[in-house]
Amino acid sequence: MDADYLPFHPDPSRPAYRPPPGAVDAHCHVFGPADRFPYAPERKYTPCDAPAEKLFALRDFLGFERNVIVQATCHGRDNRALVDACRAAGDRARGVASVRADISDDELAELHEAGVRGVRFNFVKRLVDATPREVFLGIAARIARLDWHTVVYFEAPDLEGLIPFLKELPTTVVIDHMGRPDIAAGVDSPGFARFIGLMEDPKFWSKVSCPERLSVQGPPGYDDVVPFARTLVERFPDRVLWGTDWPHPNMKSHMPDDGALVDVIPRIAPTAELQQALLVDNPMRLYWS
Ligand code: 0GY
Repeated sequence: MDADYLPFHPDPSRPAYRPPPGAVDAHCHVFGPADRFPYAPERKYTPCDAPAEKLFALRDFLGFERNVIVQATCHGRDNRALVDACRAAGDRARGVASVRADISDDELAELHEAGVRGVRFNFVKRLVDATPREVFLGIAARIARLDWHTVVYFEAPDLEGLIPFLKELPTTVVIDHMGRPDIAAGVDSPGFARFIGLMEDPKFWSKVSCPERLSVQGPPGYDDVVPFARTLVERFPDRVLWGTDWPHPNMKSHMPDDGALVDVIPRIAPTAELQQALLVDNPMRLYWS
C-alpha cells in the first residue's frame, strides 16, 4: 500500500543533547503494519507502516526511556495497534486512544489495563469528519471517572470557537502542538495571546512539539518556532509535554531528522530544571502516577 507522504527518516543523527534519565517521548504513533493492523476505511491518508519495534529502537537511540503513544486518525477508533504496542513495551509506554461513543465499560477497562490514560478529540478538518461536541462531552464524562484526561488537536483559527467546549470538558485537557499557532504572525500575535490566556487555567496542558510542522523557516533548527515553545515552557513549566511525533504523518515538505528535533529541546527548555519537568516529572505525573 502506497503512503501519501514521505517515509520516516531512515538514519536519524545522534543528538548532541542527552535527555535526563527517565525521559518520556510524550507524543508519538505506531502505524500498522497494515497486514496485522489494517488502516481505517474512513481514513483521510494512508501512512507508512511504522511498527512498535521501530519506535522502541528510536526511543533507545535518542536516549528516552518511555513513550506515550497517541492514536492517529489513520487507525480511526480501532486501537489494536496502540494496545499491542503498549503491551509490548511493558510499563514503558502509555496510550491515548480514540473511542466510539458507545464503547462499553469492559472495553474501557481493557484499554486501561493495557496502559491507556486518555482519549483524543480531533478537530483538524483535513484529518477527520466532524463529530458533534455532545458526543465528545459524553465520552469525556465517562473517561473522567477513570481519571483519564483528554487530548485535543485543533488549528489556531478554530481556538476562539472551541473555548467554551474546552472549558466544559471535565478532565485535564492536553492540547497538541501548542494549538498549531501561526508562526509567521509572531510570538506576540493576538492568536498566540489567546492560547496563553487559555493556558492560564490550570486544567490545560500543552505539548510543545512539532516545530517541523509549524515552522516557516524549516530545518535544521526550526528557529522561528523556538520562541513559542520556550514561552510556554517558561510560563507553565509544570504543564508542558514534549514529543517527537514520530513517524511524522503527513509531512510532505521534508521529513525531519529525529536527532535534530531532540536538539531543539535545550533551546526551548534552557535549564536542567525545566528539562526535568518537561521530559520526566510532567509526563510521569500525568501518565504513570
Ligand atoms: C500528529 C499530526 C497529524 C496527524 C494526526 O491523528 C492524526 O492523523 O494527528 C497531522 O497530520 O498534523 O500529531 O500526528
